[in-house]
Amino acid sequence: MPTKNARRATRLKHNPLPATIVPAGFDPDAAATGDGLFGLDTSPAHARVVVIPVPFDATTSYRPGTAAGPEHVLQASKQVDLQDIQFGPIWQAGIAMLPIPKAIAALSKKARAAAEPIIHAGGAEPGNAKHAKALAAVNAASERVHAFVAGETRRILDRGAIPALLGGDHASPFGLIDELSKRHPGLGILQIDAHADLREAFEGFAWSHASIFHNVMTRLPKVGKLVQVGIRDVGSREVAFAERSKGRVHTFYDQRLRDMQFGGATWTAVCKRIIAALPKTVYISFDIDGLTSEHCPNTGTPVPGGITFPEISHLLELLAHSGKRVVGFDLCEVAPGAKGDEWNGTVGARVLYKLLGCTLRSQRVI
Ligand SMILES: [Mn+2]
Repeated sequence: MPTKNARRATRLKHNPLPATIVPAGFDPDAAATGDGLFGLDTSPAHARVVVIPVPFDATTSYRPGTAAGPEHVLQASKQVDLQDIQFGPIWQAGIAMLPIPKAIAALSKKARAAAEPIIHAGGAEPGNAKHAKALAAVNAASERVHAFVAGETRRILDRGAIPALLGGDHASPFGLIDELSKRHPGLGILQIDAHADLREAFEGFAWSHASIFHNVMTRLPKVGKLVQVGIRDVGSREVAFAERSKGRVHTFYDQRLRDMQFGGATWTAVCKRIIAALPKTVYISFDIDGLTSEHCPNTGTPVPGGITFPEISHLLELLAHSGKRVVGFDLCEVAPGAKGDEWNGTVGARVLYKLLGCTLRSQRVI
């Protein structure tokens, strides 16, 4: 019987990408010195997982700030210890983030300025020509973001690497889900979120963060199933949309998960029910506000209730060992607090590391 480490080494050797991208003399226990994600120096051209940063949040209705998410998480990630209790030396698989695209950040500012009067008016007024013009500009900006994300995703997939995304608001990953669903027909999405995000446009914005999964489920026919976890803020039309879907949308409401526990079910049993609802190939869409709000005090729209860090880590570890294959993920809506406050980024960076561990373990890379 080969030892666990020998089996891992064999897996790494037979993967088409370079086995480990460990610079000579690199000490994972030392303070971070590299400029990259988690203080690593891996280049995106050689990484096994490539994170696409999307500094865009034109339509965040309650309070903006998630456009700064990629930079905030990048800085906080340098404090993450690289040996993970659940997933081991995740970093050895080769992880890198693309440079934060300045053009998308500038586009976000411009689109946000156009969106502002509509958000303040509580939505676009029918027949208001100024609003109509602004809506068209914001929608066009969102479509540019989708095209950018889809293009980067194709480049990563064509190289045989695994794509991930760091938002930005929750509309950011549409282009990534689009590309992955084309390559994996029947793809299942595990959505961790306080909100269902099933609104048919929100405030008039076709590509609102609150509409991401309405857009995914109506525009991407190759997506097989959406499994929502932690949902605790919904509109009646969103509930009706899920109910009409004939099981294509399966919502585990936060309250119902707790009710199962109050009735005596263990969190492990609850997680197994969630995982059983997913198809074989899985994409994870992680809105940080799915966690309890002390984990993300500065996110766009915090809601009481939610999932804790150890609970989500347990779900991800069970998923990684369930026989299902995670082929990509996003982490969205992380927003920095006041200057010098690193807490939101600290949580975001650790969630990101767990998502990487879950994905890589599910593919038997680590
Ligand atoms: Mn969301």
